[in-house]
Parts: sequence; C-alpha cells; structure tokens
Amino acid sequence: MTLGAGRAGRPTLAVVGATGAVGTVMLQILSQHADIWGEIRLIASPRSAGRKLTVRGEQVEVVALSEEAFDGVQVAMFDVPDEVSAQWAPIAAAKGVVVVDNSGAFRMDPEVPLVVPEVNAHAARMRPRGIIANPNCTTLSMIVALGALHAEFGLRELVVSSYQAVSGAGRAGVETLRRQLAMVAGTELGTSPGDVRRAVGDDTGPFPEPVALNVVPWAGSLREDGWSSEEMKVRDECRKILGLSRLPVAVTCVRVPVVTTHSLTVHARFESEVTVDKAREILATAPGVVLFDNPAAGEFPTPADVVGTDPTWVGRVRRALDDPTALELFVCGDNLRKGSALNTAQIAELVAAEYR
Ligand code: 2RA
Repeated sequence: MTLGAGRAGRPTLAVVGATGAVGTVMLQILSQHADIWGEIRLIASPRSAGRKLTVRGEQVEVVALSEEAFDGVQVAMFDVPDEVSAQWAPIAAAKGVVVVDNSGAFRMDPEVPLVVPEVNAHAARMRPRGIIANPNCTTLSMIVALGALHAEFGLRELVVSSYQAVSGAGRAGVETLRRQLAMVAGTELGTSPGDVRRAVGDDTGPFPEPVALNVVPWAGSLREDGWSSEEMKVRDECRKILGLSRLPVAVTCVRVPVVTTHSLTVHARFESEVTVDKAREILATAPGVVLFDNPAAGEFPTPADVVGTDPTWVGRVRRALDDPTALELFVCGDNLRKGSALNTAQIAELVAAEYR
C-alpha cells in the first residue's frame, strides 16, 4: 500500500480480524480518528486474504495471519475468537509487537492489564507479557460511568441486569434476529404459549430461545451454580478494572431483540451517603459519559438513539429508596463501538503515544 504524506516514522498498526463484525467498525473508527498511524496492515484468516477493505479512504489488501505478517508492526489489535488470540497474541508479542486483545483469552491473566482509558489508563504501561486486554462489551457498556462515580464516592457493591443486543453474539446473532423478525412481522404472534417458538422453528441461531418478540435470560455458556460466563465476566472484569478484588457483584445477563447497543440497570452502593445532585454533576462532566436524564420530558437513553455513538449514556439517576448510600441508573452503550472497537482503538492510541 502507499503511505500517505507524513506517515513515515509513525508506528505501524496491524488489525487482526479485520473482516469480522468488530473489525468492520474498527476500520470506520480508524478512518474517523486522528491519523496517528504509519501503515495500517489488515490481517485475517487465509480464506479472507486478498480481499480489499477501505481504511482512511484507501483500499488495503488483507493478508493472511502468519508470523511474518507481524514483521515491522509496533501495535496489533486482535478481534478474533479466544483460541486464535490465545495462539497468536503471544507469537506477535514475542516479535516485540504490543498486542491489544479484544478476546477473553487474557482478560483475567494477572500479567495482562485490563484497560479502559477513562478509568485506568495507567495500567496499560505495565504489560509484562506485551499484551493488553480489552474488556467484554457488557462491562465496557457501563464501566466508564461507574469508574467516575467510584472515583468520587468509593464503590462498595454492584447489582446489575443487562439488556444485551444480538450483535454481541456476532453476525449470526444479527442474522438470527432479522430472520425471526421477518417471520413474526404482521402476525398476531406473542399471545399464546409457544406460538413464537413454533413460528421461528428450531433454528434459534446462537441463542437458546427465540429472540424476536422475546427476552432471553442468558448470554454465554454455563458456569458453576447456574451462573453464565457472561455474568462471571462482568463481575471479574469490574473488580479488576476498578482494583476492587473483593467487590460484591451480582449480575443477570439478558438478551433482548435489539440489533446493537447494550443497556444495563445498575444498583451501585457506595461508602457513604450520596446525593443525586452530586452524582449528576459527576456524570455530566466525566469524559466519555453523557448524562441524558429528564424523565418529565420523556428523556432517557435508549438503544435506538444511542447506537452508532461513542459515549456511555446514563439516565434514570435516582437515590435508592431504602439506602441513602446507593444509586440506581440506566446505562446504554454501543457494544460494537465503546463496547469493543473504540476501546481497543483508544488503548492502541495510548500505546502509540509512547512511540512519539
Ligand atoms: C455478548 N458480551 O453480548 C457478549 C459478546 N462478547 O454476547
């Protein structure tokens, strides 16, 4: 590819998994953000090699994942399945590449920092394995707002329910919802037990139940005592990012018929009494957060309006009725932007700043 004028001497970035759902959003973000990179090399599985994708207004040919593909690369963002990251991130890191990994392979590794730049940017510099992990999208959809409140009030307990969009389950999740919506559109379904299930058939895609005209109290795979992997991720990741290793966290993850943007209800208990006014002031000024909270005017965040935007949107800010130390919030965040690609890009940009 041709380097644009003035890009010489800047760090080379590799995007591994460039053709996937998150990779596609990543290329948009790289095209929108300040142009800090030299070459941007696009890497994917051998079957995608040779495809041309547009980034920064230029056509770039995708190359196959191999050890040589990392030659001359300073920073690599990985948006690939856990097992691919587990194999290839250490290979890239051994060549001196700083890997920003968006899989679950390294998030809880004590030698791998789990970074949200607005909350714990400092952690990105301590990376003994040469790998920095990006949190899961459900954690990321709320943690910027929580981090700001924690810095002021001191978090003591978290109770969360998620309302997760189908794109969290990848392209297959989106295709499943769209297919099922087409099957139920214009019908009177949703009025008797099992009528939706019979209409959409046995193929429920990546979900255990129909997702159209429904909510499904499940995301991820089964862990001990009935918890889901997604619920455990939220708990473990919040603890690690906030540096609160014993924080009590209770999570229920639910899939809803929304294409993109995860929502969460949050009950957050703090060290001492809180006021809504102070909480609103913090949220209104926290970088990366938008306070959108005027219920009298029907104003609160919803996925339909938040999708495609970068910030964490917060509304319905209330003090708990029975606990003056706790707040209730409704939070929305685009799971493909801040929940994935954007946070990964922000971490990579932190690392790139070290090369200046
Ligand atoms: C989901 N959070 O929404 C997951 C994806 N990492 O299924």
